[in-house]
Amino acid sequence: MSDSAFRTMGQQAGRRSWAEPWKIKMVEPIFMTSREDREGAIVDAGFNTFLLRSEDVYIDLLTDSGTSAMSDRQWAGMMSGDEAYAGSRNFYHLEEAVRSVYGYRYLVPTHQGRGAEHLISQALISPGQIVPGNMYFTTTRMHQELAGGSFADVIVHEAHDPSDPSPFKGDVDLGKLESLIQREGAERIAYVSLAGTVNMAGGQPVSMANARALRELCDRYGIRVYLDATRMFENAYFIQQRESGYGDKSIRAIVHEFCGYTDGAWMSAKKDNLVNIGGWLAVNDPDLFDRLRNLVVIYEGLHTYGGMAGRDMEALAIGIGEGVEDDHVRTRVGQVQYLGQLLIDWGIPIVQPVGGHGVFLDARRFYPHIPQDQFPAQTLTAELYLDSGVRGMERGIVSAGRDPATGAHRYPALELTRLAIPRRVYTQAHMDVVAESVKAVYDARGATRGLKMVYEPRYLRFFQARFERLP
Ligand code: PLI
Repeated sequence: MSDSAFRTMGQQAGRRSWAEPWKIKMVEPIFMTSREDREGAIVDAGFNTFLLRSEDVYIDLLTDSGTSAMSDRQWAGMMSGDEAYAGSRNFYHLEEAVRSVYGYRYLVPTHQGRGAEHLISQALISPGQIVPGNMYFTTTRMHQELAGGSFADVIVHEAHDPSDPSPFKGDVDLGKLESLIQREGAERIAYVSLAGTVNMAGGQPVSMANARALRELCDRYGIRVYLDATRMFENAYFIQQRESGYGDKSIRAIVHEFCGYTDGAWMSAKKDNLVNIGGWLAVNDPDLFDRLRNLVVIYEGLHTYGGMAGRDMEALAIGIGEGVEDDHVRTRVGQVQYLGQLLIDWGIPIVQPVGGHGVFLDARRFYPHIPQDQFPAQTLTAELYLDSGVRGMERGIVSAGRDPATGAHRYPALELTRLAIPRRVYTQAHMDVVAESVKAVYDARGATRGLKMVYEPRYLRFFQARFERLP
């Protein structure tokens, strides 16, 4: 634990801390490398942390996706996989878990979140239609565009300001949405794409009041609302903590009510559902279900496995139950808040309030001297890796990609380096090491130079683009 955390503890006599509701049964060694090794590795990787080998990484905060530690119950469930091509019993367990926790009627399994995004985009978007949503997500928007749609951002303006302290920066700006509907006509709106929490805004939540009002607005115009439920458990935690009337409700009850304001959801089960691979799509409309169930057999697999093995579906069904437990979500988000608070205490610029799945460093305020087209967040992500072997991810201009109509860079307001925290994997001591490295990089910020892009793939460039240091 850091000196400052010790001091804080000393000052708060009588304080009661939270602790994770599990103990560790198996460990995986990780290794610190030398600065010289990391210099070689990051140059070989074109200054893109997606292109590093994980063996060259010390603490891996690239993503919270598929990186969770599974429980002994989940591993035991893996052994009861029913690997039948059709009608596996594990599918029915999964169907029951989704129905009981999220409340949707019909389930289509997929191999991961983007498989579900592909299906729902193909089923619901006609060329020329608009998909409004509370900030874009990379793969979600890509599938909406590939289906012929265009994304329209209707998130509240506070979401674009990393210092704005509003508690629900994921909310939809209902005025903005209604103007869009009136300007374009309700028939041009494919559906509203609602995410809880909002990844690209820094893991910011949507309030229950906003979800309820969104439902009412969309009902007036006959527009459907589909939810990206990837981090909905974390969203529910913020509702419990921050929204009046929800303090004594369970995460499970909050998730159920929230999902009740939507017509269905797609899910990357690799996050909140605590598995290393998997996804699903769940809807209430039987006709849409029929179409999705037909599409899934083309792209993913039969409608009772959708790209997952029976054992994966069993681990997922169990993971849904564990992931929605209050104790789990409280300590999961608590660990993120712990890291965020250390950085705030040290005056380091991050997105505030601290979000649900990671801490987002504000690269603009690290490097005011690096223009956005010299990739400040990509630079910061590389510098952090060089300092300590901590791997984060760029969430700025590189992730935003190019406008398909003009081919020009999109210039997002947020230029961030994300430190996403895997669930049930790292300890508080790891968080201290990360915070100290961020501080070292911040202290050295004046001498840091930007990057130039030397290779750019056509789709989702952040995964594979390559960079070189500017002289
Ligand atoms: O990575 P997938 O295909 O299982 O899921 C795609 C996806 C959909 N929605 C949201 C909000 C995501 O965050 C998401 C994937 N996110 C990744 C990989 C991440 O590192 O945040």
